[in-house]
Amino acid sequence: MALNSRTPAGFVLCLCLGLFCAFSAHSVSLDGKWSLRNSDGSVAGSGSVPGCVHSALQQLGYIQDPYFRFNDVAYRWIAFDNWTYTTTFNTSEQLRSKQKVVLVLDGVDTVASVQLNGFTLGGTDNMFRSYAFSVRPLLKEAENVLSISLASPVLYASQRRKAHSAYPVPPECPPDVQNGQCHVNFIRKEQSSFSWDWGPSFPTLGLWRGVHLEAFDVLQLIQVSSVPLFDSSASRWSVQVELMVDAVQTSDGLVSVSIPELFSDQTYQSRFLQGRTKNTFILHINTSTEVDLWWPRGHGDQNSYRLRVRGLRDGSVLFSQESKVYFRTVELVQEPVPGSPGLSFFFRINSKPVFLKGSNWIPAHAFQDQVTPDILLNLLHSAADANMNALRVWGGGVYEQDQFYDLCDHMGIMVWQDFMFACAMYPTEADFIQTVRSEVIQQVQRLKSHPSIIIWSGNNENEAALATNWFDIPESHRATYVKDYVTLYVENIRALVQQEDPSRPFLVSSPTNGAESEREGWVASNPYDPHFGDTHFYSYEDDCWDWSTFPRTRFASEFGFQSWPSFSTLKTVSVDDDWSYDSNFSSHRQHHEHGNQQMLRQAALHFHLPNSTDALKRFTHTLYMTQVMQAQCVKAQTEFYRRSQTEIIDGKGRTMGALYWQLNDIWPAPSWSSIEFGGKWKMLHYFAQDFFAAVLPVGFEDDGTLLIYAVSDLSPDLTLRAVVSVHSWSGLDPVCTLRSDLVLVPGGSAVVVLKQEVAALLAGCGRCTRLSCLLTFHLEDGTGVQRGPSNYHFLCSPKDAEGLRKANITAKVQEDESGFSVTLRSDAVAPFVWLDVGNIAGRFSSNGFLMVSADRTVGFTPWRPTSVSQLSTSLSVTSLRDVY
Ligand code: BMA
Repeated sequence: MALNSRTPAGFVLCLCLGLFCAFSAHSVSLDGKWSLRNSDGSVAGSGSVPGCVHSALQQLGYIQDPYFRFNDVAYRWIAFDNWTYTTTFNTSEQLRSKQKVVLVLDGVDTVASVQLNGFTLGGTDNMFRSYAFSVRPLLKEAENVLSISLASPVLYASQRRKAHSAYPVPPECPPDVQNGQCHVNFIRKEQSSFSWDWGPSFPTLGLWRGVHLEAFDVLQLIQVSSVPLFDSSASRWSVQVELMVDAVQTSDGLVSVSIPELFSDQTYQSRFLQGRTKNTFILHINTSTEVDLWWPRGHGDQNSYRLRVRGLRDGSVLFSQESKVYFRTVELVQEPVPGSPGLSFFFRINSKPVFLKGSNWIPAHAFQDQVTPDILLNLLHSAADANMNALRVWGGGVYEQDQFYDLCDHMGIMVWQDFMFACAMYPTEADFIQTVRSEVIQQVQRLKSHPSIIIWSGNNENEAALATNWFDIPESHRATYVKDYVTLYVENIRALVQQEDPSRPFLVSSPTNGAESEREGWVASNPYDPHFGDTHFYSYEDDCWDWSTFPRTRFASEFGFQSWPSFSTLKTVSVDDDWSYDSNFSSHRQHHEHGNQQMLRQAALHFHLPNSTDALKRFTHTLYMTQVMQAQCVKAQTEFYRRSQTEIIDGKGRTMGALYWQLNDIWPAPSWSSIEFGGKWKMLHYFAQDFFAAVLPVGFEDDGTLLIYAVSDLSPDLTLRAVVSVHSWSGLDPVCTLRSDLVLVPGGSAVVVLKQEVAALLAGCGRCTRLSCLLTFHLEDGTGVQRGPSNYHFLCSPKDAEGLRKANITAKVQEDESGFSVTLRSDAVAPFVWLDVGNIAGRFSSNGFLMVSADRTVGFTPWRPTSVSQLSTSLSVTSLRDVY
């Protein structure tokens, strides 16, 4: 294979600017095509590194698209076999002449033995850490053979379970409906790779990150991390800079650290101890210079500075590297709340309380090697375009790649970063703890320079699983599990994180009562208590339009409803036989027990279900209906959380975060996501654009009284009024319009701007009744300028609406400077107007909207070249009355 010299980001490049440079490091990538074979050699060919066995087998033609129909089950055998990746390479004289040569494996998935030229270098057992082996004496000039033999993750997990005979570590297996594998909690790999309630079981194997040789004399700089710290008593910034260095022998040198734009520069005498060590320096920032802060999007710019580090010895440059440093502070405020038992729970960024708006992130593909920069960029752009300012990287997936966090830094998207433990108990054997410790140290060191990460969190739902006894652990055994819980997350993970990163808060779990959980011995009696910490809330049977069923929590970090992806997305993985709601395929894709029925039951509370006699239409209309239901449900709940940010009612409130479950999909299947696999926005994502808008009108009824709140995330105070229009379901023009007084809406608050009994409102509006009319409303300022999106409130379920008839909507596609536009004309009120252009990638400026006037124009931004005629041919327009 060819050898590529590489200079990856974050890697030392010896700059010999006018100085004699004697210590150049030499980096050789071993990425590319390796040979791959299963245990008996019956399956063999080449596989890419980085990559995984499934991707390689598909490329080789051994398997078809693993996402197609029932292939997740058909290809189970792959994860039960052992696989060996082998490469052969030559080395240059220059490389072999270095004092030290290290083989670095950036990511091995997961359990492997590593052999070079017949010698076993060691083993791996954790996908989330890198491995380094010193290999210089083993290297030859030609024909070096590097083999990495991967053990079946499924069999390994099961062996580890058997070896842990003293007591079970539940859950033993996922629910049958997931078609998954057992004991994933015994192996340090992506927990959802053995199946999840939204994802397939593809227990991957492979070299999922790069492989390279690093050769150097004296020493090598491996990683630079920086965390700015603010001393509020002295009003002074400093930057804690850490250099991870590998030194051939203990040696002395000078390290200079500078931020030229802040006129801050310091040089330190340093001793680099032999081997891999961390060297810490504190750079004090010149107090006379104003520092431009990094802000979450919507609150300011994402300013950064260049940080320069150089290592010098005897006039020679040992290393030199530049990276970015961002200044911001973050506090998780848990303090008494006047008028409310419990403690607050909100984030203060740069001393400003910030409401977190966003969603939860899951792995973007079952095969991580297929997550391209374009996919990440598209998903994060979609999050930002929907006015999100935060994402939670959920603990059952992976610590994302560097680019994910770079983009979040750049876009001002705050990240709630879980450690990768989810919905399970975990073992605490010495070797398990040891590998987790390495994982935590490496990940925190890799990620802590990112300002976007505002919190570390130990696990997903494991406190709740223990507290509310998901796994039926007998009371007499509970103490063992609580002890294991505290050992893993508190004594190890929390202790390490606090030692490695003083710049941001750590929470042990999510949901948790935070400080209260700690007081109760880290497992609270009710981690869902709305008076403390964050909550996860799911209720599929309650009417999701009834806001009184939602917890008035301090912080909603998970809530949501399922829907199906669009037909064009499903078509990529199915055939005609599959296209009905009760097909084997539709059941097989649904990994959440009773999920398909729950969606219809929830939809039927307010809508007529699709009843076309044409089976295909009934199916596509049902897909549409599940998206309408999901969008409405998550809208109702998010609006409730946003309007609860200021008030305390019945001792509860001051909600400061709404992160719905879930942003993205891992494959084309029904799930809680707002974006389909492939990037297409579901109706929910279009709704999120509005319900996460910086200024938002929220309308709801409380015991027959209509209330309209103005919610504002903007810093300046606003003076706003509500403008409410009453429309008849049967006609296009408003029946009457009502304006409230102007009300002061302080920056970062939610206040009532209108309160009126519905009966009185209707009485003043001609012949309107609850069944014949609906309300639309918006906010405007004193000069009559609309602030924020328009919104609506239904006075009855649309299934009971009197006079709602089938709308005839015509659409005309045109091209203009900014892309394409679609001009719609409707002859009737039309709820949930949905434009779909099939598999033409791109998005509309808005979609799923209510048409109460005859005309509307929406933009379409394609993600790949298209034309007016392609769009016109593919365009379909559906609204509510079309489905029954
Ligand atoms: C929460 C999440 C996920 C799950 C989701 C939907 O429990 O943490 O584990 O996918 O709910 O059930």
